[in-house]
Amino acid sequence: MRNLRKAIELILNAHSICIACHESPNGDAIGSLTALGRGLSQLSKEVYLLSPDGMPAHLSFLGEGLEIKNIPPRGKVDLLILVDAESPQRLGGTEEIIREKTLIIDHHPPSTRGSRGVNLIDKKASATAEILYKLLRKLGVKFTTAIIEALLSAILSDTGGLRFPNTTPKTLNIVARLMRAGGDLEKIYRRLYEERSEGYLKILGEVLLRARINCGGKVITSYILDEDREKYDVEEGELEGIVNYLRLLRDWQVVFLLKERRDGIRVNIRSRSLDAGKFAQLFGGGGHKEAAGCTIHLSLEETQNILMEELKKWMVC
Ligand SMILES: [Mn+2]
Repeated sequence: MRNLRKAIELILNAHSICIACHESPNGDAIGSLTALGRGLSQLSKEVYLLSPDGMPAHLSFLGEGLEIKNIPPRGKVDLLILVDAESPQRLGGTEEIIREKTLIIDHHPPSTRGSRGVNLIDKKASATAEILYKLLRKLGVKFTTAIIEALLSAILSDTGGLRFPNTTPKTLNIVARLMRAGGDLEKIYRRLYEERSEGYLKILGEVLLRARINCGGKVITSYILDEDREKYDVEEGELEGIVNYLRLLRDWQVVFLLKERRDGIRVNIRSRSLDAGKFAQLFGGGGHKEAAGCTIHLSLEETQNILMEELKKWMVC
């Protein structure tokens, strides 16, 4: 992997390190944040963990015994490490971190070039945690149960439980090694997918009932209203990943889940054919070929229309 040695050098030469993940964190973001945080603490680094949107309830088990802040550190740090985020712009307004150097560890194609510092990016990695597995080993970190569970959670969330096309033999190899080191895969799967709140179950029901099926089953669109979260007492963070339940039909090509928020409509995109990341970039977002997202500052109805209009330029409907 390019820059691995440079990344290690940066870490070893730094004393105070702020590790940050992106806003609306998913399992890979929180798993990577906590695994790296725990690992670097072993190396006697002064570690500050930042998750701009806090810890989603269903992932809070990963933060046990750690202090995770949602505001940037006050003073200057030697090094800022971004995990699962390709640019500081994804830090949701907390990007003003005074630092000497920056290290970006990610598996998203970089949307902005020329950021100061080192980029440790592997687009073939299913999750940022795959990159961290290698990095932590090179750093000589001891793989404690907490670190193993964090890495497994991260990989399972980004691969939909090792089902999505980003799951490679390398992914399974890392998972196998983590299991051999004591990781309980079934337990992690249960934590992530089978210990959700009642409200989550109900919102999932709403999402499925509201699904609009277009283009003869190729395009599926649904939405979550701002008021749903209050009605069912579910926090925003828990709804990450619900989009994947819409990929149920045999012929689906593209799935959109629209989430109404105060500042606009957050769109989760999943695709089997077109490049979802490039599609999302048109609306100021980004992501991978198969999974991406963007925020559109229009009404729910207008957002639905604009997405369908654009989509018709990309595929035959
Ligand atoms: Mn990821």
